[in-house]
Amino acid sequence: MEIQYSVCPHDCPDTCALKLEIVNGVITKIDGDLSHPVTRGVICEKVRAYPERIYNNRILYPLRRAGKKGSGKFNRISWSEAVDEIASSWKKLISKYGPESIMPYSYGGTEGIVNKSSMDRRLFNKIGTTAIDRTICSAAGSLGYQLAYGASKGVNPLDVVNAELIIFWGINALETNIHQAIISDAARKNGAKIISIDVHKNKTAKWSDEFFMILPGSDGALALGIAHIILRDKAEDKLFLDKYSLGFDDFRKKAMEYPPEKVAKLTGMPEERIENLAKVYAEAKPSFIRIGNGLQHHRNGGINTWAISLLPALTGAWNYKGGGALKSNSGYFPLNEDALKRPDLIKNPTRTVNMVQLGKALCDLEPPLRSLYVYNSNPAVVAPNQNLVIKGLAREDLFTVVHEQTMTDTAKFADIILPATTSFEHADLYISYWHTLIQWANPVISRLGEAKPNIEVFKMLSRSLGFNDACFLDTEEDIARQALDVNYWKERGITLERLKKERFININTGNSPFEFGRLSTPSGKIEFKSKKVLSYGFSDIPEYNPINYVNNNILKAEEHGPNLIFISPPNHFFLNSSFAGVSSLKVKALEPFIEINPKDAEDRGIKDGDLVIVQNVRGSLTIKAKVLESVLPGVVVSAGLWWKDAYLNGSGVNALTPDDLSDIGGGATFFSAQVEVKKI
Ligand SMILES: Nc1nc2c(c(=O)[nH]1)N[C@H]1C(S)=C(S)[C@@H](COP(=O)(O)OP(=O)(O)OC[C@H]3O[C@@H](n4cnc5c(=O)[nH]c(N)nc54)[C@H](O)[C@@H]3O)O[C@H]1N2
Ligand SMILES: Nc1nc2c(c(=O)[nH]1)N[C@H]1C(S)=C(S)[C@@H](COP(=O)(O)OP(=O)(O)OC[C@H]3O[C@@H](n4cnc5c(=O)[nH]c(N)nc54)[C@H](O)[C@@H]3O)O[C@H]1N2
Ligand code: SF4
Ligand SMILES: [Mo]
Repeated sequence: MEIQYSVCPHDCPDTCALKLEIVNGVITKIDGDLSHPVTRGVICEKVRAYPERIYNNRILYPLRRAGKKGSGKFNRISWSEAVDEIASSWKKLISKYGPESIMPYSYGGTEGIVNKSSMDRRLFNKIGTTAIDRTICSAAGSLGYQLAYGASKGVNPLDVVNAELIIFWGINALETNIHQAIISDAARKNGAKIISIDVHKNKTAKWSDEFFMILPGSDGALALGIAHIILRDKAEDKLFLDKYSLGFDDFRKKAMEYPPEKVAKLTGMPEERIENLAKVYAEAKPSFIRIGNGLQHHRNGGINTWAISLLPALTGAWNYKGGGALKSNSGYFPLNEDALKRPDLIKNPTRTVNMVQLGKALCDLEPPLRSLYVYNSNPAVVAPNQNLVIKGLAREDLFTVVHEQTMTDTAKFADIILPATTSFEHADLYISYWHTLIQWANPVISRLGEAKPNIEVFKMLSRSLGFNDACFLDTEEDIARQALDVNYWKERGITLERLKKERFININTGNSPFEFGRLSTPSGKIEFKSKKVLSYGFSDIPEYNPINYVNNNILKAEEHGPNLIFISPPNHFFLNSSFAGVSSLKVKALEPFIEINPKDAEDRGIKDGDLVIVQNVRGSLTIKAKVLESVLPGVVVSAGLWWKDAYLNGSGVNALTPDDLSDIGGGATFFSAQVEVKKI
């Protein structure tokens, strides 16, 4: 048996370092790397099951469609046939309709820089395809946080062990950011209190010391209500605010409009609990808020995140090690994006499609899209408004290429499928958007079948299309070196050579998470007031904008009284839709279900275990109901992005979700869905 090391490639904050047992070239066991200061030997259940994902149900050869779109019937072809067919079809489309008739679609299949965003961007820039705005995950919240602080930089999560109060706000960390939970448990042993604020009593809520159940999308009101109490009680840190912030006086006036009795009505939280939460928050030193993705997947998610992000500035929590907030720490990894993506290769400005609106783009865009190239993503399952996405993917006149590891719902709609390597079969450079370690991983096993990494396929396609710019010859290592060609890394002495030897290096981020006098906001200060927001049509001070449910969100409101808000977060056993094809994990995850409050169930004659139809104008879902106090009346939750065939009517949760964009940032609004639930 041989021991090798790698990095988890998945779109997960923890970016774990992995220790692998390999027997005769086959990975037999995957564990956490004990020597990595964040992973410390612990990984999730999903990745422990990885050997099953590597060796079962892999796509091993290029395939050409042999049946109706979506039927899943394919014949094996050679790589040269596949590449020739793609290149010749694209050449024809380009000469007849122009390069914008082609569009790439990708997201977080791998977080490795090389295979996520380098050679692909170069190729599509060079062709001049329709561009895609990658907003599906965190665009609204990231912009909300950046309005305050200028960049995605926050507390170093390892420092949270010093915190006295830890608030998990709209994040199910026990399942989605397990090492933040582990660090918080260590803080709890030192006396820290853990609070969770969520729309349903998930695992994190149960593990917390105190849980606040909030109405979906009302977090901005709660943040302003907390600010109101802190300011009313003169518990703010005046020195910190005077020195480091802008627009505070205007914010104070705004916060005065949110007294506890009003906020109680808006959030569904009792007044005295809001008072108590504000008091505990103002007193704790250091206090830490982990801002999750859940609360920002709403129509008002960006500005709500801005309001929450300002709370630690109000109390001066940033003065203490481990105090402050963390939404994303990707700002600690500045890469040479121009060298990676080569925007200079774009000859003429192109149109851009927001990835959240893939269905609309495939069905309605003029002039139409005629070819789609999907990699690192499974849009048939993860994109909102699923039925429209499927309608688009089913177009017989759309030439679709899917580069995948496994036969996903999206791959079934391809004209050509290309087999992709897993991260254990290729090299890559990994940054994290949560901890502060940069890592390099070499391939540790041979490639399965004829699978190839993304970078290699894009190089083959560029050759076939006749592009001879030198950048299309770069190797993984060339690209990693180019990525690190920034003073930031040079000053820290962090090079690819060192990474290859040491595997991971902790970036020195200094004592304070960032320098408050010199933030990258327009004023250089923490901004309670931001002109940037005006361009989106909102006030330049954070205010609470209730979710405006678009009319067509609702189906037959009169039939069952008030409609229910439908929340569909990811689950414990899958990583978005990845792993939803792994048998042992599917068995553990049991089956999809919705949680419904006893009151709503009774109103509809629904008993625990009944089959129900959840529906709105976009689609419907046939699913089992669990009647539980874990959700407020008016809210239903179904966790997990299962593949379509796991649902009784073959439609997943995204058949119900809207493809409208968030208030700011053009983000997804998955959780601002309204539905009606009926017993079958
Ligand atoms: N096991 C596992 N881990 C994952 C993933 C996975 O699929 N599975 N996905 C990864 C990815 S890509 C991401 S982006 C992260 C996402 O992980 P998180 O940041 O935890 O975000 P979500 O799970 O989408 O939502 C978190 C919680 O927000 C709640 N919520 C919904 N609406 C609201 C609201 O209006 N207010 C409040 N306060 N809460 C609300 C949801 O009920 C949910 O419990 O996890 C990553 N880690
Ligand atoms: N209803 C609802 N929908 C959601 C969410 C939600 O909470 N609720 N969460 C949203 C969020 S936060 C996100 S980030 C998105 C995630 O959406 P996606 O980024 O599409 O995530 P996955 O479902 O993990 O699909 C990634 C695919 O990439 C493939 N892949 C992995 N590595 C490679 C590689 O090296 N090369 C190639 N070619 N393919 C590879 C995997 O096999 C997998 O099928 O989903 C969003 N959708
Ligand atoms: S999915 Fe997340 S928790 Fe699991 S091994 Fe990967 S990085 Fe770690
Ligand atoms: Mo995400």
